[in-house]
Amino acid sequence: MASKLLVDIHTHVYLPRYAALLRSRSAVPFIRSSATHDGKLDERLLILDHEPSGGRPVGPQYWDREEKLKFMDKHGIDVSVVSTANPWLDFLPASQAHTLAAELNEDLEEYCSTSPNVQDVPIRRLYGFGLLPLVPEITTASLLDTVKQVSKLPHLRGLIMGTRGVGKGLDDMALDPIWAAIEAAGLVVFIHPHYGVDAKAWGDMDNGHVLPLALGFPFETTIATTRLILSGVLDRFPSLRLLLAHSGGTLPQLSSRLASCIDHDPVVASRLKHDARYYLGKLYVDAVAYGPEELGFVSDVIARSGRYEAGTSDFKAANRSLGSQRMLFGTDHPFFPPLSSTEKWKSVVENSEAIDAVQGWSQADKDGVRGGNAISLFNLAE
Ligand code: 5CU
Repeated sequence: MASKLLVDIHTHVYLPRYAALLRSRSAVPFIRSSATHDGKLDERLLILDHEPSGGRPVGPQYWDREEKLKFMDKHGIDVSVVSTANPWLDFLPASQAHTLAAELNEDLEEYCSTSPNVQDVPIRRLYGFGLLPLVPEITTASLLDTVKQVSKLPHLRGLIMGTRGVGKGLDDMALDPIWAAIEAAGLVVFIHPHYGVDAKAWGDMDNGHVLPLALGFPFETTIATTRLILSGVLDRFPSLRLLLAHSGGTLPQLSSRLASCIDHDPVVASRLKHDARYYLGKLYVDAVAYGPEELGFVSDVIARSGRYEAGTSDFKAANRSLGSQRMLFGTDHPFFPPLSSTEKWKSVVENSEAIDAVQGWSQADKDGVRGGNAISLFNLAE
């Protein structure tokens, strides 16, 4: 039964304490509150550059646990592994970030531990990714303290982080003690974008948030993860479990080109123990790609890494089934809401239908991506 559950591992929340912080601010990131002409509260979220004037409407679906459960019920989602949405604590001074991380981790533990069980299965409906105070000037001791806190909170099974580390990115050697502690604690790291790439790349035409979200977010994840691989993090911490947002951005598509560029650069080549494509098979990715062809392709690239582990150049087709075992269903809720409140969310339906339609995935592979892989990765059976 547990192997048939639908588990959403890419689903966000702004916990009430975090939403209150956003309401207290007047610069991005913030929530702008005002009264409508008929006296109702109108709240708008401003977290990205160039938000539509006034910001995007936000409401209880961003912070209220009942709304999360209702959304799950509406879409047949049994379990969600919830994470704070971007930009996390990135904009805070170190001491405030440390205190708030500890408080929000406790809040999220409470949010999850008091959630109902899945019917007839000893698994709760909500688990979480904790937060680290990854900001410039934070001490290693503070970060280690927070890793320890999260590892002791029974319903938090991982950590979400952006791409900036403590200001110098995820290839910063100063993070080595943190990777070591996370690896030892067995926590899953969810790497998620927020900043995109230089907005000048988007030109002058007003395309709303299409380019930053569709391209900037995945490019950011691609760059951050590639830098992490090139710095040897996965050689030094081979048991570290990294989960990449949006099916790994463009890294699957570019990994052979990356490998070729490394081969032509003796300094970088000598730093790494393996061909770049090997590391793709050590990652986990969400299945938030919206199309069956993309999911099939990503699973091929992940499976292909075995060839580089074995050091063969046997180009027979990659075992797509094997690759599917590192892919996990996600929705990106509460972002991308439908225009009418009765509709099912397109972002959910499309990602779900895409899993069902991947050529070459067996029913067992699809069940794995829909939930079985998450149950194993996060060790969800209580
Ligand atoms: O629509 C958006 O702005 C976002 C965002 O900020 N974060 C995210 O995870 N998805 C969509």
